[in-house]
Amino acid sequence: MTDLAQWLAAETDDEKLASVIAAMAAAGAEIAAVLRRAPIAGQTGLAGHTNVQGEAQKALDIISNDIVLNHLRANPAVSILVSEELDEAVEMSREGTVIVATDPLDGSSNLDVNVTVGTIFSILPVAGGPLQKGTAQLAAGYVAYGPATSLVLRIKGVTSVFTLAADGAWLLTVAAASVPAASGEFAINTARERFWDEATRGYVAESVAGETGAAGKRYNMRWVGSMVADIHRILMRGGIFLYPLDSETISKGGRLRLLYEANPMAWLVEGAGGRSTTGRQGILEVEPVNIHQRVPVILGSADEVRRVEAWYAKA
Ligand code: FDP
Repeated sequence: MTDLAQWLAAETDDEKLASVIAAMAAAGAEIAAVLRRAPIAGQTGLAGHTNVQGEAQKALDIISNDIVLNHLRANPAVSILVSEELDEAVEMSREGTVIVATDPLDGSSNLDVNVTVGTIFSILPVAGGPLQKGTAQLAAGYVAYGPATSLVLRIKGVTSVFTLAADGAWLLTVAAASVPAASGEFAINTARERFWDEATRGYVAESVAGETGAAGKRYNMRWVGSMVADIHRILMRGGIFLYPLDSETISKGGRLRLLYEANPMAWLVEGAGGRSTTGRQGILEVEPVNIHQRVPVILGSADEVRRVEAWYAKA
């Protein structure tokens, strides 16, 4: 089976970029080991608590952030790190050629219930600074900590999936992920319906109406509430994920973060033939103005995303 080092050698001549991707994969393997034993180590609680041994607890998202930071600090190719856990961008190496933006542990509100969570990352060229459009990404990926630990990666070509083997190797298990254009599954937090805009209401109502409505086919709903888990399902079998702008999130620009959630996920979904939008423009075309900026996120099967875009065009 192809391993990560072989895949990287075939996908890019940029050895520094390859080394940063390998560092994120190593951080992911270490976080996976921490998560596996977290309930035994009494580490699922909130920061500021003490565990049964009377030791100060750190929240797993702080621990995950420290693991990523340590792996990237050891790599002189990293110039700047942007993390959801850190207010400011961190200067790393002066000789660095890339910027890494990461959510070290996305979906952490699901940790207590043993649901899939993940580490998301985006890699940008150093020249443009952290505030570059998603189209400038050199690579992006995530690690999904589920029944298997998966690493999903894309440089410029297709989106590939690796699985962490017992000996610590990342083995290529899906060479080219493919998001089917048509799908009958949508993912949205319907408890927010009263805040939705016209376009979101229209799309969801049409889907819920199934074969009796304008969509003319039956839909099913899936919402894990952990972005990595929801996007991984879509990458493996299609569907659409929506965290749209609504009347409650409008003042913040949305719920999910552009640099380390929306952009890398859009990069991966598009690399698998899917589509992404804020509703009004392609996610990868959004000009960032702030490292922790939020955006509306709609991505997945191309036909479904186009249906949402059609609702926005008439709303
Ligand atoms: P979390 O706050 O647990 O880190 O990134 C934010 C996120 O999770 C996503 O993983 C998830 O899709 C979303 O929030 C869920 O939001 P709601 O609780 O508003 O449904």
